[in-house]
Amino acid sequence: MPRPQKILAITGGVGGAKLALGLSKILNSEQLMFAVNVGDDFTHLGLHISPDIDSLTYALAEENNQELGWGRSGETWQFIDTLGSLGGEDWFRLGDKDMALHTRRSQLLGQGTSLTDATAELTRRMGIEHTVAPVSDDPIRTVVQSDRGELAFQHYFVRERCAPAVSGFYFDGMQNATLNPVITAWLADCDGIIICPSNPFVSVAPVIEVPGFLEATAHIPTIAVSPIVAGAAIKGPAAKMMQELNIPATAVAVAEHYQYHYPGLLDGFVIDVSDGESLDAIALPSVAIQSVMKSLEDRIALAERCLAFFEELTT
Ligand code: FO1
Repeated sequence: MPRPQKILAITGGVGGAKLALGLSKILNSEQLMFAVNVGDDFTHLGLHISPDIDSLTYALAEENNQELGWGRSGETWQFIDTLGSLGGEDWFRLGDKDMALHTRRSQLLGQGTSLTDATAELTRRMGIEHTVAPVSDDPIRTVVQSDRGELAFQHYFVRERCAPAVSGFYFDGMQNATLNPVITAWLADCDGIIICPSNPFVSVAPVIEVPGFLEATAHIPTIAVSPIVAGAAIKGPAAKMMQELNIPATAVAVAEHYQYHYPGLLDGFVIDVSDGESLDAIALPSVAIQSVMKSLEDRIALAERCLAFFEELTT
């Protein structure tokens, strides 16, 4: 199979955004677009927060906060600390610079601008050339089913620090959501899809389960990068979730999850070198490469290797 010329990269939060940055250094805005999860979005303090769009935006602008692992670099916390001192909700740590982004996005949405157009405006202002496309402009909200009942995603993730044991997930609004027309148009001549190393349950699922997505991408070669390396998630609760769902927390199980729930979706699977002995256990063309991204060079190298992997696929 030839190296693809036009890629759609599916990303969730911080882990996926690392590979996204690497891809953005190799492919220009006519060769690469991002389809981003909006299941983590919520309205908080009257503002529309889009955590995964924010994580990708800050990563692409190279303004992501490396110490925290989320949010914007060079952040200050006057607003949220003052709010807390006044008895307001401060469990969701909104930095001062970050607040400006949410305020501006919320203002644009309030004026009738779509999330797609608001994101285009904000990313352009931050010097990002690539299109960051919410998978849908319609509300899709991830609900976590847990031993503490049903929780909105940020309540599970941030407020409860992923402590509840999960038993399942659903995506409120999914059935009525329309795939972003910007993505539909891109897919018309897109010849490669990369699922970045994001959580398969709460980052990738709410993208690929948008009605029409799997049908529109069925003919497009698709590879996924495992977010599980050596039995642990690089970032976030994916491994913990797998254990609670009685799935082994392994890269092999991630591949099997995709194959079982979305038959025909994947044409290839990327695991880390440290899981190399598992290659034979994966019933897909697979490759074991250095996928833990610490530096910018690591991000670019993984992006290059993913693109080269398409050339090794025969289907
Ligand atoms: N993650 C945290 O762990 N704690 C926070 O207080 C927090 C605040 C926050 C504010 C804005 C934003 O866009 C993201 C924020 N995140 C925070 C990260 C985010 O909620 C998660 O990383 C994603 O939802 C998971 O993909």
